[in-house]
Amino acid sequence: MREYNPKEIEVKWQKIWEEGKVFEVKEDPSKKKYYCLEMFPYPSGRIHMGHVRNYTIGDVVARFWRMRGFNVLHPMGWDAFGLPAENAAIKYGYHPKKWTDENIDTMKGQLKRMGFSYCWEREVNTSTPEYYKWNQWIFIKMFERGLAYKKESLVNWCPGCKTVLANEQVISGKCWRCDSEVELKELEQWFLKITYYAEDLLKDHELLKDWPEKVIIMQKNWIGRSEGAHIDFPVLESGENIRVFTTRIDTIYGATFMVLSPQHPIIKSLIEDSPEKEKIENWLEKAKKETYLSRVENFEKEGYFTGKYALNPFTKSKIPVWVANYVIMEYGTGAIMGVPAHDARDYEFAKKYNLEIKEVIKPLEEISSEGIFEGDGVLVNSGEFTGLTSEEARRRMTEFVEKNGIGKGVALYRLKDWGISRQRYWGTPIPIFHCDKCGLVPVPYDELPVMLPENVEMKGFGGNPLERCEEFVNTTCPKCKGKAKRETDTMDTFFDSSWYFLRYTSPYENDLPFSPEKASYWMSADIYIGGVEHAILHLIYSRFFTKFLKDIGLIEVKEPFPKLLTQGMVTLGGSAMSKSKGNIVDPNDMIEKYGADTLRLFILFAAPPDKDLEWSDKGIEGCYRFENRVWKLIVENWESVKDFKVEKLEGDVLEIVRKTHQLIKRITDNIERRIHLNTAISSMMEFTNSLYQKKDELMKSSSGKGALKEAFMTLVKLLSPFTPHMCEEMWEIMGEREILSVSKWPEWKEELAKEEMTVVVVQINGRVRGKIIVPAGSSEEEVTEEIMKDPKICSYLNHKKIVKKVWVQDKIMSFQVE
Ligand code: ANZ
Ligand code: ZN
Repeated sequence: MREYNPKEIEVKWQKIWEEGKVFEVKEDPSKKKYYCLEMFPYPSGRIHMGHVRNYTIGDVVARFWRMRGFNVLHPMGWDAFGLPAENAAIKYGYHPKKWTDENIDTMKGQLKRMGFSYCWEREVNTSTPEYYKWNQWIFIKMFERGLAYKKESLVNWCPGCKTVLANEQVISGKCWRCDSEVELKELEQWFLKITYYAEDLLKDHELLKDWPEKVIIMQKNWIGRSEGAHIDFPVLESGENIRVFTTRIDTIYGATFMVLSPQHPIIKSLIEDSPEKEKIENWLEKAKKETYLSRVENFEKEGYFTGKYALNPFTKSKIPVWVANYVIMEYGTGAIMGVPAHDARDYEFAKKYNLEIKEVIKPLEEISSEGIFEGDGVLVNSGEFTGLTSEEARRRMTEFVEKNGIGKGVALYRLKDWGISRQRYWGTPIPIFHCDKCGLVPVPYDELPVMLPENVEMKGFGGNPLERCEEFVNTTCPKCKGKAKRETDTMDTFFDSSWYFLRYTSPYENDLPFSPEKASYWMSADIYIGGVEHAILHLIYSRFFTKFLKDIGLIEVKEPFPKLLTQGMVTLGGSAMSKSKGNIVDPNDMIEKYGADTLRLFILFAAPPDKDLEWSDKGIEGCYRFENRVWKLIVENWESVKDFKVEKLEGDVLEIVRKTHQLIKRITDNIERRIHLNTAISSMMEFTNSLYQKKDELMKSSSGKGALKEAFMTLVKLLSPFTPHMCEEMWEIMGEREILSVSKWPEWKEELAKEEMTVVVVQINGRVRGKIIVPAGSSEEEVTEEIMKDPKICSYLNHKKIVKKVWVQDKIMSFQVE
């Protein structure tokens, strides 16, 4: 018998697939489509286990739907602009393009060695002019609609990386990448007006039925809708009003002071004749910077009395107006009413400066908590509103201010416009001219792309590399033909990844970013698989772009990815594999040792896709042994069974035929509906065991041999999305001529797949605590899942630690708990 030799087999089939263009696709309206999308990688140089996991899960899904007869789009590409290439250039004098292209070469080779079924003809590389031209095109479309604009703003500046950092890239005041202390800088920056879509981004979460709940929650918090009210407080002896934003108008009778942000424009006039004017002004200079940081860090509250009073429009009493560092200008109106009895921040401030504290909300039930009460309750000391619940009071008080023209109910979002300016070389040039006469002028469409110049000196200090490239900067204005300068900022690379999935639908399109007809055929993606670290930025930005592109008529769908699967991490020793921790297993070494099929199988078997996966040498060994068992069983016995058919359905024959049909049904369901790939594999392992057990008996009759033949052919097909090379080889040994990867997925007969039910006895610490009925042949995991749904049995397991579990197939599940 031929041994299982993955090295030889894998190279052979990869070549056949590639030469036969087996995974390339065309739009075909007569066929149903399936768009299987995975987050494309940054070309860092090597594939790591996280990639292997992400892409193996995707590959099983793609292969499955292909065999189900769907027209499957399964593309891959490169998120190829970005900082590391530029840092390599600075450090080693290597051109970013060269560095990037070489990395792509290496990684593409690695992906091919994994046997992933990509349509490589549609490969997309965001650092090519063919791609970034369309970034520029989309930018100009946004600019024309006022959705891309420039404004002066304070930015997080990393002196180490010499670049602007997003708030999320600042980790306790330090740069996420190089650990330098982050500084604040005033810079003119380009922004995309994502806030224009805030409402839609929130509302359309309801279309994302197949997203993990936690991702929706993270996005909701990020967008941060707050319902509340604007209220005007008149400043005494001035005729001016200060408008506040509050979510708790019900506490207004307890508003004993007001607080302005240090940047608030009214301060200047308020302190005009204050004896402390100079002192306050000095402090304001310092505080302006601090308030920015206060969002990240908890710090000492500090403030000054402006010397002026305002009128609380409900109590009609005179309340002092303060300025303090805990109110930020970028949120709401930059001014608040201070309610120290019911807001912890105001309380801390009031204590420090001896301001009046007045209780106006009582909890509904007596609660014995320390400190102030911040929740909803019943109003006290609140004039005609006394006795109302907070909720009712908010409604009535909002009505009151609206009727009297002193305020209005409003909703606010925490979401900010997206700053896309980067002072870096390796990114898409922003297609704008600065002309002294005409101002900001977009580059005419027929002059796109604005090419990134090749010869630019990269020094790693002194700001923006493109600024130093005079041929690039100095040019003429397309409007007035006078002298103009080009914008030298490049785009945040999140811009590139916000629409790459659309470019895959027509990567050679020349007139538009993508062909609307082709996008209409493929979109939306049927599944999107990737890391949960992209739950917020990338996924919100892609949703934003999709909405924009729909508004300008290029696509029809509102949401790009209605189904999202976020895979868990790959860990070793309990923590995520990482270079700095030195706990890495290199996929290459594993392919060398066991072959790609074994690596794929292990990574799918070791944990459900959405859970973390602990690497185990024993585990991958076990997968390799399983493959050898399947190989041996089939290759050794094929000749003796291949000419037989099932004639009589009884005894062991019936049992194996039933198991075969049940297996098809179960695996189909596991992949199609739930993506439970690990349980799919364990079912195939159990099935293989049954075949070994019954083999000698079945070999005695021709029906038995027929049953084995059917079982072998089915197993090879069902296993093929997981270990495609080995299965193709067995398929060929079985004398089949067609390529297995594009053959038809097996079907089950319902009457044969009917499950026999069995009663499993559940013991806890040796005593019978219940019985559950499950389909015969259920796995330990499935039975455990059922047990956990039984409230009576669970009552014995709650708050206990399971120290041991014994499973007797189809009969007993026994727990030992402490
Ligand atoms: C009075 C009040 C009483 C408040 C109370 C809270 C509790 P969210 O929910 O996050 O939207 N606030 C408003 N603008 C602010 C700013 N620019 N800087 C700092 N704080 C600001 O928060 C809204 C609440 O945060 C508002 O409601 C306001 O304080 C404060 F018992 O008004 B509240
Ligand atoms: Zn001009």
